[in-house]
Amino acid sequence: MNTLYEEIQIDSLIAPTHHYGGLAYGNVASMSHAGQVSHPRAAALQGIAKMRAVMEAGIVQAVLPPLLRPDTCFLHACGFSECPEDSVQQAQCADPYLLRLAYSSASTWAANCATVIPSTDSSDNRCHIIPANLLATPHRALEAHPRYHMLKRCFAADEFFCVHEPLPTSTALADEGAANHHRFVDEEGNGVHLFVANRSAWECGHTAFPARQSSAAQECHRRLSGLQKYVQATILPEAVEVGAFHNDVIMAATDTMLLLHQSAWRDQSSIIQQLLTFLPHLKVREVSQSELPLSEAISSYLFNSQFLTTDKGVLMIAPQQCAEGRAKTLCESLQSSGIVQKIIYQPLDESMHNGGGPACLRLRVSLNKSEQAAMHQGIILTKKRLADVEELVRSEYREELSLDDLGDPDVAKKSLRTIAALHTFFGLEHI
Ligand code: SUG
Repeated sequence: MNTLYEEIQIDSLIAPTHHYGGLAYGNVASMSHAGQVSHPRAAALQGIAKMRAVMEAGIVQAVLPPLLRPDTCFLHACGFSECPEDSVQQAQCADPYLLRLAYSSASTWAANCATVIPSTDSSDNRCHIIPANLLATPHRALEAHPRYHMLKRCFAADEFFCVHEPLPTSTALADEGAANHHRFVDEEGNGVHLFVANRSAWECGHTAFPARQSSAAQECHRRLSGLQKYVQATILPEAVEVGAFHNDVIMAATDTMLLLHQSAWRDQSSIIQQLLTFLPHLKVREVSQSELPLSEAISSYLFNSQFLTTDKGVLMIAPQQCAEGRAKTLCESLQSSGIVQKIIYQPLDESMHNGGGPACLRLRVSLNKSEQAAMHQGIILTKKRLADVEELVRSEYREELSLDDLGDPDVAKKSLRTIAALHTFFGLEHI
């Protein structure tokens, strides 16, 4: 058994520009909270509290700073002034939708930032990181290149890491990163990868809501990393229709356990059989429609809980929304059947109102000790560093942010200054 690999959690700090722009069509929470006043300070503090819970469970936690927002290069390329303060005012008058895109803080959902193939599973024994192009939504497509540069800085040592450019800008290759990818581990410690798409390269799905992940993009991930052991699945269109815009809102897993809704995938039983062929000891728990209807799976976000393997067993960090009704009964059944050892119900309302639960907020990266030592140490959290970040959030983040505020030059200036200070804090200046 290869015990030398450890899965670290990389969250992205929730940004001072966190707002409810209603930008993600097909993401029910984002659509229903559009236009409401957000609370950036509370949002970031909720994310920090989750990171602290992960660290207290003895897990290595790292954090990426937010991307620079508002995206003034984007606004300038749209024909607005080069001066950030002027450009936000101009965009507010001319096209407030473009302004909301420029202010998007969606990069906070780190599960979407990349697909990671650990060195033990790749053909050249390097850890492959493929940043997602996020082409399916106009606000998230703006994240791909700055995130690529940030990941390249964090994983710069070529002998250990290969950070690819995001896949080419073609909707045939629309890619949403690790939200649609999971790595199981077999008895020998080798990875068996599950990729879940909801469209092919040429067919955009037949759903009212957009199908965001192309299977062709996932074939590219496999070619780029030389990955051999994998299973490919497809989300059922019915699930997309009720708001399953990513696989990680209808399925969760650990190295050796799979929890999924009964109506998650096409040919679900045959996909499970394929997984069991590679992983005879995989524990599979299918959740029936009567236990938790799909619509409640989406509103509670139970499947977006963060499952962490600790020395004491599996820790489930569930959204607070799971602490009542059928979701709570299901959580308790996971605990009484021994699948989960401990449950923490974590309040993450601000992120949840944009469709981001505990698992959306983190990217999992399996690294051996040498790789961990070779990555950029400035993003790895200690208690002290997390307390310092918390202090900065308390002093610099606004309590409230409305869509009207986005056109205020002072808001733009302050957001850019605070995010630049965070980049400096984490040793990632000038990205
Ligand atoms: O891409 N929300 C994100 C939520 C991402 C969830 N991630 C995972 N499931 N892994 C999205 O839909 C909302 C932004 C807004 O409406 O302003 C948003 O982008």
